[in-house]
Amino acid sequence: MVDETVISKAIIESYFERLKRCLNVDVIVVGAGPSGLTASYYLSESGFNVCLIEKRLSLGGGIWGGGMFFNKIVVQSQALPILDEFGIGYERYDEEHYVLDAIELAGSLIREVAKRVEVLNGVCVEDVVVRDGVEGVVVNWSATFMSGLHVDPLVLRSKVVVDATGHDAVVCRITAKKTKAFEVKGEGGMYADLAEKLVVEKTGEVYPNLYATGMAVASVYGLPRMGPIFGGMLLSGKKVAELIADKLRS
Ligand code: 48F
Repeated sequence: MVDETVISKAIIESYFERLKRCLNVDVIVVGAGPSGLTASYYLSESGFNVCLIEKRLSLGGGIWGGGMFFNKIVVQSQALPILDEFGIGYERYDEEHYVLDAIELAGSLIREVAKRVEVLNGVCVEDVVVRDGVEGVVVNWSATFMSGLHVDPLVLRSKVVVDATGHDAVVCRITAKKTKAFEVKGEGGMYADLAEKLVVEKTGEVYPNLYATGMAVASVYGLPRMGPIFGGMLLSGKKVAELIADKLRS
């Protein structure tokens, strides 16, 4: 016979063990869109403890809606090895453009990440811990913000924080404001070809121990936007994981 209090106890105990494991990790990734999911996957595959924080209930960020709710997206040929690694199907449109299903991309990234990474969804990053560099994040339930209740947050510590919050570049904006050490320029207009190249090129450390990936990179450096082509997001997520792995191993 199932017992309601046992169900509650199992959930509470299991979740609190997860939360305790998230108190001190190698890497905190903020934002579970395509870049944050890809970064979390490759960091975990390299043997690092990763906590992925997402303010919404569902992971996937901007993947689900494809382009204007048409749930298909496009990637360029350089990103195909990443799709192959996740076993995601795609069709060749021409020699440079490949089209795939947004739902399959989101579902496959989420499935592989959820198996490897501690995910806290419904949790919002509202501040950073800054000493010599960024050393963690300040979090609260997303529902607390939505309700407007005055409840103090908690702190999760890490060696590195990744801003994968997309267009808003939330973690970089907060850090820029608190440290006055750099500026977040805000993204520019649409120019897909240039944006896809630059977003990968400029992916990296923005401030000591704070890295940016995906559209957060475009916002920090004032790069153009690219719309529903996602190769740059996947490649940026993989690149940031490689850069952080090099740093943490050195
Ligand atoms: O926006 P999002 O998908 O960012 P991305 O990985 O990819 C951008 C593309 O989706 C698309 C594009 C390029 O093709 O133009 O827009 O750079 O995912 C960002 C995630 O961060 C979450 C947000 O809910 C979303 O799922 N997020 C934002 N602010 C916070 C946050 C926060 N303060 N705390 C936790 N999560």
